[in-house]
Amino acid sequence: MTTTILTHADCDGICAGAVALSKFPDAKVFFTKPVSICHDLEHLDSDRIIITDIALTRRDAPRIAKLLGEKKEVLYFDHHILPKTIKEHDITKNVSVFIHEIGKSASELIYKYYQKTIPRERVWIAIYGAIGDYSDDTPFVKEKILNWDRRALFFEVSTIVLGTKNDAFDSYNAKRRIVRTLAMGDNPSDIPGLVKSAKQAVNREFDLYEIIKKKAKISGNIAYTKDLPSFGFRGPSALFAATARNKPLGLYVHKRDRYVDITMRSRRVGLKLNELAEDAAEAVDGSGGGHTEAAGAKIPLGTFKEFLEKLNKMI
Ligand SMILES: [Mn+2]
Repeated sequence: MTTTILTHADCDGICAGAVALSKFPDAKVFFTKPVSICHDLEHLDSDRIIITDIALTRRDAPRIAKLLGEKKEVLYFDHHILPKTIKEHDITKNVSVFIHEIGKSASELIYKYYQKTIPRERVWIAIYGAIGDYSDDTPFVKEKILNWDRRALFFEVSTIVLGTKNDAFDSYNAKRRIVRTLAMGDNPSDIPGLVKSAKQAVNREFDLYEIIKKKAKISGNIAYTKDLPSFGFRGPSALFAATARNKPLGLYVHKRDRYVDITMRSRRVGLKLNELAEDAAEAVDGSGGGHTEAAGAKIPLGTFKEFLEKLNKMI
């Protein structure tokens, strides 16, 4: 029986994939994303398909729900808001397992599902994924973290999050190696070069803050920076803009060929960034979404000023 794991390539996705691989050690691991999962499913033939940490886009969700029904066995673990173009039933009727909860990391969800059948220490992976997705403030993670030295766990999760920001560990192959290492019960810091890569990334983050301190602009309650060369640090760039200018909301704005890519981070707990991103982007014919703490938007060229005005009105 063949098993395929489809997961996201960020820390939560890597960890959720590793939990799945602990359970099914012979599985193949593939990385995908919301915009490509439809295509991937069309071409995937496997007896068992496990999908973790992949959001569904409004456009593709109906087609994906239908595709899932054409597969032999699908288990789906996710924590992104379902798009309005489908109902939960459209998915649940076509899969054998659909674990879907907002506010908890995909790693926590899949770990809880398999915890009785994998080694107890694999809970570390769930904790790494949760911290990596800013979702460690859940009853489950708060309780489990008490069993271990949380400083060591933070060191390991930082090794994943920061280490994969460098080219050497940014490829799907390198990330697959991390998934395998975790699934076997070893730690991220056991992977040769990953800790060093994380250290390089951390240096760049501090350099980045110095740059943003000089460059961040202000519009009402929003601070933002535009088109920095270090495009891989979109989240910290957005957050540091807010920090440097002491504003609740920070944006990182990157102009592409046909649209403007916006990353949003907040210093104020309580702002729902995914709703802000979606509403402000749609007001200018763009699209947006994500999580309450970390969101993003794509808007048409030339609409940034209007987008800022809409956002400022909402917060
Ligand atoms: Mn996630």
